[in-house]
Amino acid sequence: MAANLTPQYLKAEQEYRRAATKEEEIKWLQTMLREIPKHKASEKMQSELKHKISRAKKEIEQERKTGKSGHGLRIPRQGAGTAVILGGPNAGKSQLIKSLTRAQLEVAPYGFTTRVPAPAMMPSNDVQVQLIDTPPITADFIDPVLYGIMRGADVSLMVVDLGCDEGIEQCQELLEHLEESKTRLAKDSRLDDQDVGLSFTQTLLVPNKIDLPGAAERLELLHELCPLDFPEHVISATECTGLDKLREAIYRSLGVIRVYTKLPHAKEPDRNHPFTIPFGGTVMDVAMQVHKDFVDQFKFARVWGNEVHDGTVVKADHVMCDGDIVELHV
Ligand SMILES: Nc1nc2c(ncn2[C@@H]2O[C@H](COP(=O)(O)OP(=O)(O)OP(=O)(O)O)[C@@H](O)[C@H]2O)c(=O)[nH]1
Ligand SMILES: [Mg+2]
Repeated sequence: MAANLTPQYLKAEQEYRRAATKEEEIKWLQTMLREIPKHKASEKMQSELKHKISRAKKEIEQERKTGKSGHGLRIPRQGAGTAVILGGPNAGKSQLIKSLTRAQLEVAPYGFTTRVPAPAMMPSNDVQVQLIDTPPITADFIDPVLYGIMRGADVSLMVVDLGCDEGIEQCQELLEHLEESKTRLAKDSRLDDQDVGLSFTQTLLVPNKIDLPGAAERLELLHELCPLDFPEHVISATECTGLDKLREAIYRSLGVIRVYTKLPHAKEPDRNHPFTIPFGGTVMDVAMQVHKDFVDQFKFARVWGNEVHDGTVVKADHVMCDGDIVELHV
């Protein structure tokens, strides 16, 4: 791997992993190529990046000619982060989203009910998290739009059906299917060091229907036959067992913190609408979200929080903590 990758390169790499269109892929690959340190050790990566840019361009050209888009449906990111719900037919994916949100999704006692991915918003820790319901993945078929959705998600939930004997096999088939692609599930989200296109999305294992007879035995069997290092949350989507913990785990997996903003002359901050920024984010990350003009016009900020005295004056690079209040001065 090339040494000394710049923060700009790493940011571009993260955005590339999330790209939902070919045009976005090209934009971030070009940034990576621009930012990669140019020396012997990175030559292979540079040539891979060039190859990927030219392939993506060819694919766009091809799509224009045929009128067919490889990515198809695009679901814009919304809220503090995105979780995609995956699993075999009838595993309870739509039921889970129904129980975590107020979305009206079709649930039925047979497979292949969900035909197209659909978003819904889940409230958690004063913010909204986007959940995406998906059609089932089987040994024979995966809707190609799911690759882009998985790469764009902050976390995926792999729902396993403990209500029938086929559930474990379906889980294995799903993993095997993804092993053949460049979009994989893992304990943490990352891009592969060697293969620039190979993307891993952090995953929570969600064995469902623990309320049904035989489910506890199937859970043991799942651990034996399909040992995975993903954090596990056993639930019943219909009985709502384990859902509070799962909701919290989804929120935690997003790696964000909440910051409340206060107007300079107001006594209290706006407690209802926190901004979310990545863990380790700064005052400037908040300012950028409040208004793009704040970036140029920023003078200083005052922060009330856990690690500073109330009203401390800070600069743009001050690192925020979860729950801090910030007053921006422009
Ligand atoms: N007993 C029990 N039944 C459940 C649970 N979760 C879902 N179900 C039932 O399982 C069936 C399938 O649920 P869905 O949510 O439609 O499953 P799905 O994974 O979305 O299925 P597809 O859209 O076909 O991929 C329905 O009859 C649900 O009521 C659960 O925790 N316990
Ligand atoms: Mg469904």
